[in-house]
Amino acid sequence: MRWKGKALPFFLVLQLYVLQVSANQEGIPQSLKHNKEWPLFEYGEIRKPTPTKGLLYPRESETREVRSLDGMWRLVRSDPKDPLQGIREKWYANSLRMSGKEVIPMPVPASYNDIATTDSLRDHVGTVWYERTFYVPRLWKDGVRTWLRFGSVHYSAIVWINGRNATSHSIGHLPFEADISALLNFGGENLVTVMCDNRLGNRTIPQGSVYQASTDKGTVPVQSYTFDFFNYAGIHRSVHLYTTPLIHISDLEVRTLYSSNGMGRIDYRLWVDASQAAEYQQMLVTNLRVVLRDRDGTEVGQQMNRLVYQGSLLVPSAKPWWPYLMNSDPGYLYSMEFQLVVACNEDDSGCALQDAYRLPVGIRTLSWSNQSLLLNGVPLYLRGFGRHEDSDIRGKGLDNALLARDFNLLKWIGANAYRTSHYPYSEESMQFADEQGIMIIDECPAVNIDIFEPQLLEQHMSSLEQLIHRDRNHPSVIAWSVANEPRSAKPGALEYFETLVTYTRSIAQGRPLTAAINASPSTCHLAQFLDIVGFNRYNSWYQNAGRTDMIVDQLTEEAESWRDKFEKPIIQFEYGGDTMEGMHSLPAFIWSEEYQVQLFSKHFRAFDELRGKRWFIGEFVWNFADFRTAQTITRVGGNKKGVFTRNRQPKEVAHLLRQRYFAIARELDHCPLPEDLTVYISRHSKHSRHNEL
Ligand code: GCB
Repeated sequence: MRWKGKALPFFLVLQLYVLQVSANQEGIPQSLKHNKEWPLFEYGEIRKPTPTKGLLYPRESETREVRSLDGMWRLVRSDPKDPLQGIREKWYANSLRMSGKEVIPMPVPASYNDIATTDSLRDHVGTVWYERTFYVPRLWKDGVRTWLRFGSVHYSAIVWINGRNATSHSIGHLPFEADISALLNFGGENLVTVMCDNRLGNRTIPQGSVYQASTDKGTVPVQSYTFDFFNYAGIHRSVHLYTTPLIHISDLEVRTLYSSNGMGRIDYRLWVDASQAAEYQQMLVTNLRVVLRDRDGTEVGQQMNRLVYQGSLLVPSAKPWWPYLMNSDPGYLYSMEFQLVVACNEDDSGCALQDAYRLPVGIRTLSWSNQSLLLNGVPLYLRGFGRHEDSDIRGKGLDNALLARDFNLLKWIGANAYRTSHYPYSEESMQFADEQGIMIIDECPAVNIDIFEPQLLEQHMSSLEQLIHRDRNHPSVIAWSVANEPRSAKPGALEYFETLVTYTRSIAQGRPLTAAINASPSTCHLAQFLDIVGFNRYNSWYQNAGRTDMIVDQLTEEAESWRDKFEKPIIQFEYGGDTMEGMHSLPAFIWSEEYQVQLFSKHFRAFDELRGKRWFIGEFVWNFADFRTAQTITRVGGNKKGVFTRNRQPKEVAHLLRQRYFAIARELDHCPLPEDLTVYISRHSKHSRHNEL
């Protein structure tokens, strides 16, 4: 949800009040509190989200400058019992040093939780404040607009520039921005202040609740949530300052098709913002020149449009975008240059370049049926992971070193896809996935949602709208996931999801809809509305722990019943078992590396039976790497279901999984095998565990 300038203070206070009330009372109106049943709502009057505008990823060009505001900021923690103190006392009006609170250096991007040495900051509930100063050149005063853009702040944020409100946003993991030209000191120092609130209530996505706990030092607010990852908070992604000309490209949309005769087609649409330009400038004829360049920079297509901001470009002998291991040249991207050209005279003479923006574009066709998901006409078999943005010290903070390492591991292991469980991942990671040919199931932050009601639905729709708007131009995105493990067997889920999915389909930008479900085929109210049914099941872990002889039949039967009931393509989105690195046991015992190997191997057998049926289109391990969770007695330092440790080193099972993923790639797409996939054992023995190899 976005608010504009002046109305903010009132809405801000209201928002904080609502959050506090919902946190304290779990959002349940008093009159209903003692009812056993949560009422069933009708969603006919539901307010659809206002479509997001702008937010193009900041890219430099001959008409745009981009500056990073990443680095060391200062942070102040509010008293958890008084999260609004900073608003009342206007901490944003001066440096936070004047707040009387301890000021600590805080890196951006990073979660703030694991940076200091105290549990009070790690487990903080409520608001924290960030600030830093920056300079803006005098040259930016006239003829350009200056924008401040946050890649994400979790969960909600309010931003001030030089003590004046600039913008606000809620729902973590999604970008937001504001034109701050009117608030800046050009040619001088500026102060940016951000209040970040990590509280989750019954109407936030995801949900949580804040309750008052009695401690030895009195009552304190404590955040609880049912989802299984640590509620890291802070300025998680990069902060950019960037400029645009007064008449500029504010938004872009592309859709592509690739046909078997080698013809590529790019349909594009562009939005122009001239609202801050003088009237006479607005009346100038604005032309659009589109230039397509291949990876070597050679021009392969061009078009000139007069006053029309949409069109189609045909690309004969196009190089299509292919996923990793499906082709020897995966992740092929063109660069599409959009140039706004203002003709200074009526006869179009004296043209001047007004704005230029370059978008990487992958040309591919995505389609699906009730049996398969196809890319460029070829049915996909997805093999990959559920993941988390998580690492020690940084928490959920963007880290390019980690990003590069993770993609190297994905490629080393032969994966071709992952799900952004359980929230949108960084824009930088989406760009990387495009370049490397890794397919993405793009999930919104609705994890474990429960207590279905209209205001939650509005937030949920907004999270999907913002996600789809952000990621629609990425060739790597092959589906939208509308939720992970919602309580979809509850009666209230039916109308809720019907409304949610109908809305999402109307904005889905040529992608199928899916979800990761843990209800059963007979009880789930969500699966019927989806295009692809995904289920999470922990055979021989949460059920029948220790019994790896109870996987193959149960799993194949379950997949078949999802198929029989819904007649859609089926994916297993999660399976696995916690494994302590370095713990060994012969025979295998739960939590040992041997047990993880055995559990996976039994799943592989079931998957191979299912693969023969064609409608089974993917297997996703839970999880790529170990990750931090809240403190509970079932987690040793976090969730240990990773194939890699939290430090991104392989557990024993990684080698087994690597053999399987490459074996499938070879079988389906004849990819060459890496030389180090097998090791020499003896002249007479097979070098691998897989017959295919
Ligand atoms: C699930 C959840 C995931 C958990 C996982 C587990 O079903 O989707 O968030 O981490 O189980 O390990 O319990």
